[in-house]
Amino acid sequence: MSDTVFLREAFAERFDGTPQLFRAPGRVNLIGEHTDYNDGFVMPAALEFEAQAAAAARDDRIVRIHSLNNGKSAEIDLDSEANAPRGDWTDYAFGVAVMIEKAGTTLKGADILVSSSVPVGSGLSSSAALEVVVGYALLSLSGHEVDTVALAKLCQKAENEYVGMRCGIMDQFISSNGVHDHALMIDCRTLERTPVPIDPRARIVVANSMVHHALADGEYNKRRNSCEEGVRLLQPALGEITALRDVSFDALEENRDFLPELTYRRCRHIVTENERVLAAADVLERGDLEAFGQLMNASHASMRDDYEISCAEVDTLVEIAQSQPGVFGARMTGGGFGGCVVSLVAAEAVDDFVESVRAAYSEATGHTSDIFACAPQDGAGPLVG
Ligand code: GAF
Repeated sequence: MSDTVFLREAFAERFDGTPQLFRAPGRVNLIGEHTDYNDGFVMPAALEFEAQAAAAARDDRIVRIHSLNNGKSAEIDLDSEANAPRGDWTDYAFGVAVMIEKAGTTLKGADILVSSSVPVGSGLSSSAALEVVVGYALLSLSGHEVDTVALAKLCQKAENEYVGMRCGIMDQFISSNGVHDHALMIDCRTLERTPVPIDPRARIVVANSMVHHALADGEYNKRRNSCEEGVRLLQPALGEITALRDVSFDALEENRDFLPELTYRRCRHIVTENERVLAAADVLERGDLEAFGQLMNASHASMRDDYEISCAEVDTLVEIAQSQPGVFGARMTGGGFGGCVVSLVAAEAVDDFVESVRAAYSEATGHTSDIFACAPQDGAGPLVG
């Protein structure tokens, strides 16, 4: 059964009316980790895994949602003063509705059925996909034209202020604005984006470590604090800087004595990672896949040693991936402390790569990795078919 038939039938079992269908993808980030909230550069691509919604407008201001993933339903009244976060999955959906209204756009009530194929806790942005698909559906059903940049910003705001996770803009932005067969080089300060074609000689391969360490959210916010501390301590020497984006590697080295050792290493990851993303865009444009792979490997070392957001299982998976024939480079992707590894692999070597990595990782850790080659997709929109 096709996704659209399935969604319509599932909607009809729970709600009245004829739904419209929407989709918003998860993402893999090729390079540029934790740089987004430092006003820096990232290079993600939207994945085939996506959140889908069947949704119909209501005559009142109630938003009801049902998830096919967990079988749970919930609702809010958009006119209520008491729409506080509940500390569960509904915050991603209702947080977006609340932020859209707070920004001055009036929504209609809606019945929404969601179903997502983005694996949760794997660093592939299942939460951003849910936020974006719900935001897209609510705006469309209320008769508003969807500005995908504004939508990404509102979804990020929902996650920052309603969910309480101080994420950057990358995940919501790529889910809203992905481009088929391309990665997007995003300047997270200006939100200028440049589609980067994926060289047909290479495939993006994502391998799930199948582990997710619980400290992820607390540690994420701690990393952000270290970056902000770095900016504060460097300001007297460097003047008008507002983010680590404004700090060159040379300036960081010259002023490292102003920073505690740990803060210095956190800042060094961000400063060097920004340089790597810029270099990566450059070498990819020239078709130099080897150089791109080296930058991915260096990015992983920096995340592991300076930013300390990797973990034993992910390091093992990266080492296995990096040692395979036909691989250009491999690194952890996403927020960290588990989740997925992204590799760039020669097209003709992908099948052997997948088999060997799965077998070696299973032998080393006992976990069976889900591994798949992906083709970048367009960002959110109506689900057709
Ligand atoms: C998570 C966040 F949500 C993103 O904003 C980004 O910081 C990423 O971690 C790390 O690059 O996915």
